[in-house]
Amino acid sequence: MYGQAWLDYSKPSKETDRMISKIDNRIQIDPAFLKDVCIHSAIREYELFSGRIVDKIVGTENLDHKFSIYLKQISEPDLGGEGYIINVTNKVVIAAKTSAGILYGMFRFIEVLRSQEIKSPMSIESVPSNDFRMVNHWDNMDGSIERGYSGDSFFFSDHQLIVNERTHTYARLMASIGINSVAINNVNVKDEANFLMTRKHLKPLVQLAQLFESYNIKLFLSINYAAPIEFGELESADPLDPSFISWWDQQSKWLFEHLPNFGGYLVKADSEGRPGPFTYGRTQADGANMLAKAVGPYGGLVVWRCFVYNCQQDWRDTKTDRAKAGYEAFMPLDGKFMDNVILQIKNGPMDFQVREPVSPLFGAMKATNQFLEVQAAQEYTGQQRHLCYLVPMWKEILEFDTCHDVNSKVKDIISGKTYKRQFGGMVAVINTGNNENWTGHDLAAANWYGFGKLAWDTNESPESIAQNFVRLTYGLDPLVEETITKLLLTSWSTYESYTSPLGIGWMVNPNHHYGPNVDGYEYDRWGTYHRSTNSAIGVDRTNNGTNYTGQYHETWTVKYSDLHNCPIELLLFFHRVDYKYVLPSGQTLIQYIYDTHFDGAMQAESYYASWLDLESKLENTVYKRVRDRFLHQKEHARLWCDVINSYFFRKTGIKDKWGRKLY
Ligand code: GCV
Repeated sequence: MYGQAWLDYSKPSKETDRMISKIDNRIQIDPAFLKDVCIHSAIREYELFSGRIVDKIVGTENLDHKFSIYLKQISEPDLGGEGYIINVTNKVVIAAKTSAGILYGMFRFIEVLRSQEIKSPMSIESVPSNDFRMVNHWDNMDGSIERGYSGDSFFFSDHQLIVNERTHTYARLMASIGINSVAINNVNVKDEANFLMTRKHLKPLVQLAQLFESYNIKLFLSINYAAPIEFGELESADPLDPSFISWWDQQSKWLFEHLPNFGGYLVKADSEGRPGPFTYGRTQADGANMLAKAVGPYGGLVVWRCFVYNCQQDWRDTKTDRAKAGYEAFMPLDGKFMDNVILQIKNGPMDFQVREPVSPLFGAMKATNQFLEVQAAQEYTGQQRHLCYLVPMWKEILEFDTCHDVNSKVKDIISGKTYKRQFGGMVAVINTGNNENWTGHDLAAANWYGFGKLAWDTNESPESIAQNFVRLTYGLDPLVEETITKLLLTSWSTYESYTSPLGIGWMVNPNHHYGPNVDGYEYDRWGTYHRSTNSAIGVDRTNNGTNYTGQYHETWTVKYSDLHNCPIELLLFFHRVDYKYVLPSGQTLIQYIYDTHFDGAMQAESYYASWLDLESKLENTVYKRVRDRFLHQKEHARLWCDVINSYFFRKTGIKDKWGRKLY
């Protein structure tokens, strides 16, 4: 079994029901759309929502019946290919240039109806901020999911690709939030996944691509850069080697000829053991461009990840700074990538910690297409057992002004606006699996929903996204809306406060990354050190230290380098600080650590209590499932608090000012 998440139409409110009954049972379709698959998905969606089979009437003459729906083609240039206008008067006109726009408009119309926000007259115009709104699945073909916290994969089982009813619901859910590109397999392409792009899996792949097409979703595949070596067909993966080039040319030709609606490749190269051009003394641009040339003739894209760093660092080496690696590898290549290459850059320079500065590549690269990659899968943010609504974090990143130009906030860089780039957008490592509720923690679906909504409209607020999510998923009861919205909106800062302090990150158990372990990564090879002694903690990343701060625009270099001016939440990311250092709040650093951890744990405790108030208002299974997660969070937050605080108490011998128990 699986649920419908925010598309559960089974219990409409009385008011929504009344509205539906007022709407004419005929939908008028502009003949221009008739051959488009998305138009049928739009109508089908309305049928699912209204519970009625509608009559389809083709024509451009307006029906003048009671409250009818008209799907109309218009050619307003400002709407682009995917934007829409909804006009409600004595009829509903959903207008767009393409059937994809109509599909998005229909989902929005249904959303407005379900939220009881419909008025007459009313006009809504919406154009996506980003052309690409993509998710990456880290699903393996054996059915497991790397960093998956919601059960196994629904795409793969037993080394086979599956397309079934659940995949259909998945496509609807994705389209309803505007996602238009999906990479279905893990970027760590190993074993059977090497063969996913071959004849062996073509049949279900075609089926999936067609299903996706009817929801305006392009299918992407993660590929192994050195696939021909894996297949035993070549011995070299040198991007300048003619045999290697021709192998990828042939492979790409075959794929594009056989797979409709194929978007292109997603590539993790020279990263965490994955092969890449570095082995042959070539650059990342050499590798990416080789593939770009192969897919170029078919309009294909290469999404090339920038998560490139040395994962074999000696912890005794204090000169090397992992945070600098991405910029060092890619910045010198700005302008050298082909136009159909898009660099996919993680939001921060490390790896999806609860708090990191924004990657210095954004804004600095002026002649390269860029995607912002965030992680909805909560690898380091509570693994969908703790509540951590990440939309406020993503919003903060989008609003970060890189200062490299006028209008050079991250949102404008990645949309392509600032530097007039052809391709750009946002990508989330997605948090879904085959659990009944899709995301393990029911409320983690807010990150899935929220990612799509924010990628569509980077100006929408995390508050309004949260409210809409709650209304659509849990109905319109004011207490439910108020309680869950508040839980969502405070959850990121709560999680941050009882886990790792002030941007330091990584105080987790190695490998699985769950639960506190302050020194878990301290003497390991991953380049993620806090270097805590009994007097100080943190890494000096100013020009007295690793000089990571030098990778930013001067405005930020100056700010981050100044201990007294550095944003407090990033203090320990940029500086090595004495525990007795007095923060602007008047607290010493050590007292700040104690206070935030105690407060955070209390906050988590209060989440459990707030949830209990909703017992009578929610469906019982959901209520209990979430209640159990909050119970775990409350206990686990206490563990985090005690482990972190005791660690620093033992290290420093400094007591808590308020006399709370330290171990
Ligand atoms: C898919 C982190 C994760 C890995 C992941 C990697 C990546 O290191 O722990 O599981 O691999 O990021 O983004 O490629």
